[in-house]
This record gives sequence, structure tokens and C-alpha cells, in this order.
Amino acid sequence: MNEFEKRLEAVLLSYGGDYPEKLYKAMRYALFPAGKRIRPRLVFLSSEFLGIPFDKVVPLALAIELIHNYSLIHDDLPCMDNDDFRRGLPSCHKKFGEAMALLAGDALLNLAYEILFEAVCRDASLVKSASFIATMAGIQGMIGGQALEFSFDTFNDDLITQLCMKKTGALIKAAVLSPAFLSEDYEKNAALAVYAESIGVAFQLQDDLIDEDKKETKSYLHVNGKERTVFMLNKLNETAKNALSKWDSAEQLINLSDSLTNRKS
Ligand code: GRG
Repeated sequence: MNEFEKRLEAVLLSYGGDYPEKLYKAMRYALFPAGKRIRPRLVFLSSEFLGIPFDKVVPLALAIELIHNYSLIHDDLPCMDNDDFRRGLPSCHKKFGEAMALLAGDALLNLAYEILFEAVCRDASLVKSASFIATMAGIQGMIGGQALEFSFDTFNDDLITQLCMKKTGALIKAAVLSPAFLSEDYEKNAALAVYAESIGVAFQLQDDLIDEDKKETKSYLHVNGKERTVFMLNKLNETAKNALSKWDSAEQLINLSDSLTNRKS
């Protein structure tokens, strides 16, 4: 992952100086110090499993991590979740003001597509992967999921599962499956699809359990209770691991599913 951090740093440094310094600082503040970098890790593990070289998928990993960090900035804004803290530090809008945070999120999102377009121009085989990332980040994926949250006052099991699949699961799916568009191993691709769907929802369920004290009402935990949430989390982890269990080369993906299920932050 150190190589990924270097590439991320290089992308930001490649900007010329013709922009307001505060905007650039707000963008950097959202990206460093790093979060867990789960999504790029998934891109690289999935690619390794499929035998796709690291360098080829770096733009996919960069774009997904930039989109993830923009979504966190926007998610923390007063009009969304109104969170004052992120990763133990003041959230971007608390540090830089609402307008600059909003723009920093927009700029990270735009940068993600700049990277994808450049990559596709250099290597046209990446076009389906890039297009899939855009779909998963958009109205049918993450943004659609976020909009669901603001569309209903009460949630049943179906609706809250949809929300988890889209708001959180879609970008995780983009990370696991965007490399699959570069592979013709259909058996492995199908197994990765099951893995991606399962860990995507499981990630949100574990997030709910970590944030149990926040008493969030639009959550799987609130709708279904702790016992069912823990049951589903373990079931999804088993489904994810079983999907890949016949391949020795899937060991790291399998271990990652376990560690995401048991994570504490
Ligand atoms: C266009 C206004 C506007 C919004 C964009 C905000 C948004 C759409 C979507 C929000 C999606 C969102 C924040 C989902 C939560 C997913 C989640 C559990 C995030 C935490 O991920 P981690 O734990 O974060 O991987 P780190 O800090 O490790 O990077």
C-alpha cells in the first residue's frame, strides 16, 4: 500500500499552482492522514487474484479512493449527517468552512474522473472498469443510496438493506469488481461478484455495530436489532469466504473479509 500512497501523493502534487491554496489544503486534509484504505486494498487484492498487474489498476484504485473521500466530506456536512469529527479530527467543513469543504469534495470527485479519463485514453481496455466505477458511485449506487436515506422517515428490512447495498456496498463493489472487467476468467469473476455483494453490506452492518452508541435510526441495527445484525454480518462473511474458498490464491481476500467483520473502527 505504500506504493499506492506515493501514487496518491503524486496525483495531488501534479496539480499546478493555479488554484486557491485553501481548496488544495482542504482536499489534502480529507485524504491525509489516511483512513483504512480498504477500497484500494480490495482493488489490488482482486486484481492479484485475477492475475492483473498492479500498475494497470492503479488509476481505478486512485479514483475509487478519491470518490470515497469526497463522499465522506459531503456526508459530514450540516445538510447531511452533520458530523463535527472524522477519523478523530475536526471534519473538513469544521476546519475549512462549509463552502470550501463542499468544493473540496467536488474537486476530489472531479479529480477521480480526470484520472479515469486519462487512464482510458492511454489504455482503452480500462473503459468498462471506469464506466462501472461511475455507475456504482452514481444514482444507481452510492448517491442513490444516500438519497434513499433522505427519502423515507421509517425503514423496513427491505429498504434498509437496499440502502446498505447502495450507499456503502456499491463503492466496495466497484473496488472488487472493476478489475473483473479486465479478466476473462468468468468463474473467478462470478465468485468475486458474490464476495463483493456480501462484504459490501457486511461492512455497513459492522459500521452500525461500531457506532451503536450513536443511536442512528436509519440503520440496519435500528431496524432489525442487534441479534439479527450480528447474525446477518456473520452469514454475509461466511457467504463471502465460501464464494472464494476453492482458490488458494484468494487467501488474502478471505482474510480481509474476516478482518472487516471483526474490525473495531
Ligand atoms: C453529492 C451531497 C452529495 C453526497 C454524495 C455523501 C454521499 C453522496 C454518500 C455518502 C456515502 C457514505 C458516506 C457512506 C458511508 C460509507 C462508510 C461506512 C464509510 C466509512 O468508510 P471507511 O470506514 O472510512 O472505509 P475510512 O475513514 O477508513 O476511509
